[in-house]
Amino acid sequence: MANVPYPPFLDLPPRYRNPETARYRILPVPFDGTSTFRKGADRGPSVLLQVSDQLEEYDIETGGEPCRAGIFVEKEVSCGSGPEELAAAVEVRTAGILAAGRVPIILGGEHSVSIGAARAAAAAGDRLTVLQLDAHGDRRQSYQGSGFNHACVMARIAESSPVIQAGIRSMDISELTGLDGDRIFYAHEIHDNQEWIDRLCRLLTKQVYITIDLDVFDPSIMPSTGTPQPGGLGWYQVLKLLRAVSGISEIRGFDIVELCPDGSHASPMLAAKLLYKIIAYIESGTQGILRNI
Ligand SMILES: [Mn+2]
Repeated sequence: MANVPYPPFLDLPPRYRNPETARYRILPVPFDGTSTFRKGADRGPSVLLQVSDQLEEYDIETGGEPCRAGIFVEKEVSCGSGPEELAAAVEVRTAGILAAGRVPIILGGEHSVSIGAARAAAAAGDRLTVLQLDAHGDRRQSYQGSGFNHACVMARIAESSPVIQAGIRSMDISELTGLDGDRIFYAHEIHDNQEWIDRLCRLLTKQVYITIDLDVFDPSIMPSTGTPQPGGLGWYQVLKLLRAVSGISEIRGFDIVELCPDGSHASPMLAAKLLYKIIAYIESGTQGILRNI
């Protein structure tokens, strides 16, 4: 996949993907170095961008055309090295996007691509919390000899930011060490109620970086991930959460990881639409206005 040019997001016309003015910068990171179950996440960014040409520019829910803010797809991050070197490379690229006053959107690749991005957001941020949507806790201190394995992502991120986890339904007993039970929203506790979104929002700070492992969704609507788990969240559950979060905190950046294309169009389309919905929520102009702390 190296050096293959990526299609523009949503097949936008040049005026909406001008690198000089685009508010959103998509950073493809086609890395699949530490996956342990099913491989293929390196093709995630290209397939997501390919199907995104079927999205409409108009967002019904927010009543606008969020693409007018500009969405530019950057050159991919070179993924020839191990996960630790990759984290450093992603951190540099993400920091550059943030320093330019733009919103970074990192496309994995497997979940270890989030480490560098979240670090850059924490370094550039002001009272920033990292919100993780995921089936897996990913808080092992080390896995298969590496602290930068996809199973350790949140352990590394928690070293630089407070973390909130939601949708979790698979973890190792070692991950309970030092865990704050008020900051983890297990799937079995939240699947049949709405109050958890308010409870989660009360934990947010001024800014947020969101890391979305697509296996947070139920495999019935998102089968194309490397390590699916039953009992996941639904589309509108996730959207309601993200809209509420955007009303409380400024979203400094986000990533969408673990798309593992398997020929179906529905999974990459969900991922592409999710990306655009988050932009729509940011662009709807409500960012942070519900904040009263
Ligand atoms: Mn996961």
